[in-house]
Amino acid sequence: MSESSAAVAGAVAERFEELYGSAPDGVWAAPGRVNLIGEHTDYNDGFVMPFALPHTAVAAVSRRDDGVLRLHSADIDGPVVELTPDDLVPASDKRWTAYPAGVVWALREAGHAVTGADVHLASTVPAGAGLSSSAALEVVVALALNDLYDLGLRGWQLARLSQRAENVYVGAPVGIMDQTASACCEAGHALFLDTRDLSQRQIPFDLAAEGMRLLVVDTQVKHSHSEGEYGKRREGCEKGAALLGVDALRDVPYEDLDAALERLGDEEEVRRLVRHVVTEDHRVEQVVSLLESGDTRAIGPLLVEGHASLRDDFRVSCPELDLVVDTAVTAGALGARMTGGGFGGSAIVLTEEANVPAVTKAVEEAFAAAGHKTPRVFEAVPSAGARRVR
Ligand code: GAF
Repeated sequence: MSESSAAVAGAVAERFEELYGSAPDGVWAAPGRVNLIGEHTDYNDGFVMPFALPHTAVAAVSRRDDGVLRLHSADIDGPVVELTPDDLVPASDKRWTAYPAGVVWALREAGHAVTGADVHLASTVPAGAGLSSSAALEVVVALALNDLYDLGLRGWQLARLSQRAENVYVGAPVGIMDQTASACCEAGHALFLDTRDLSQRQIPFDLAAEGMRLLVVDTQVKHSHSEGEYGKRREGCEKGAALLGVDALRDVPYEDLDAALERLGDEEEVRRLVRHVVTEDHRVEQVVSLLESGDTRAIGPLLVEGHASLRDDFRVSCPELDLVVDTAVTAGALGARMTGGGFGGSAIVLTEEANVPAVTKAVEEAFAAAGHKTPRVFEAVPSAGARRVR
């Protein structure tokens, strides 16, 4: 654990003690993520390739055996919220507390006798920036309860339960990528994940060693998955799979894409969604083989292609994300694309280390010229997944 995360863990533990009157049983951390490639493929049983950010949600937690769940967040104004695990009802809570409470609900629904807890949370994952702040909150609580109740669940199982919390309790129809990234990523690696069976491969991804950097550009355009557009894309993909007679779009081979598109006839909207998902799965496989053969710079054009597909076919980009990508590439970046669900949020930029200042300046100037809010630019180093920190 770095000195600064030790300091964060200490501060969160101290605040817990002030709030609840005794030291926590432990402190856990779970990261946000960026996705290198493989967007809107996870609810199509496809491939994704996220890596964990150094930014984490941190939870100080104590077990309670008296049927009381108390929740507090350093990031939200307000008092401790007291709930009763026996009375948790899906879709009844529209506050931040739905994420941690949803995890308690999902664990209990799966048959785990979680009777209560005191929880204090603090997160450095920017909220609404497409960097999985919600998944980090869910996973950190799931991991803490897994340890405190000795449930013996593995990372992928915690991810599944966290996804269930978000789908059913919170009511956002997200896939499995973000929770798995938060639970299972490893420092210095990107996670090649098959979302059908959750099989995983850790792919070494150390850009600094090769003289490159990956920047995150948070456009500051806020987004939310519980709003309709994400769900509409998901339904469109399911319609495509049904029309093509497959379980999921992952089952349409890239080689058969043209024939599949032809079979969809005049279903133009569905054709676009299918084309994105099938080509995106193919791009993930190409990126994996380039990284595994040490040809990291060659992934740049695939990132740009992926962005064009999300912009033109899947239509989940926005002017600010497009501006980041176009400006960064014009300024000499190796590649760039939006990351996460879209409709705002963040883009990633792959660039030579020497080019970081020029690319950053170009993006900031382009935003100023367009009258957009100043973007937040920071370097993303592949970091550790969820863990106990104290
Ligand atoms: C969001 C969702 F939460 C993920 O499951 C995934 O679908 C992503 O959008 C798009 O790739 O982050």
